[in-house]
Amino acid sequence: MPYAYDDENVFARILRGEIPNKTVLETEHTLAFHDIGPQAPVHVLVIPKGKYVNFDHFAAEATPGEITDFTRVAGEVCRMLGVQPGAGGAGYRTISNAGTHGVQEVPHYHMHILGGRVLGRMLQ
Ligand code: IU
Repeated sequence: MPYAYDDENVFARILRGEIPNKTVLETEHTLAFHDIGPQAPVHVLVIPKGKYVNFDHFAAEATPGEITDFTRVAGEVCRMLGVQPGAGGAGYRTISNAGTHGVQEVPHYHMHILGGRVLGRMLQ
């Protein structure tokens, strides 16, 4: 099984309501919440509610509805938190770590949205 999902990972527990989170936006298929260890003034994690381990799992197996919803939530979060460039905000960075080389800590697909300061040139 290339995409074995661990039901006890921390984001699965957040989605089940077993661990609290600071929600920014929630929709049918997607949850966005503030990272518990923010690396920038704005640091939000966007996660699908479906059981996807990482980006390529999500890209391969999520429904078009899930993918659209996820993308729209990520864009809306940028607008809600005022980081979208060209409309009052000064920009942001999205990151999705995967696997060992990507140094992925939590094995439930998530997109980081970082903003609120100059992030430097490193992808980190
Ligand atoms: P990574 O891409 O898997 O390395 O990032 C995991 C993120 O999840 C990291 O930024 C943590 O601060 C964050 N996080 C969290 O928001 N809440 C938690 O309970 C745990 C990790 I554990």
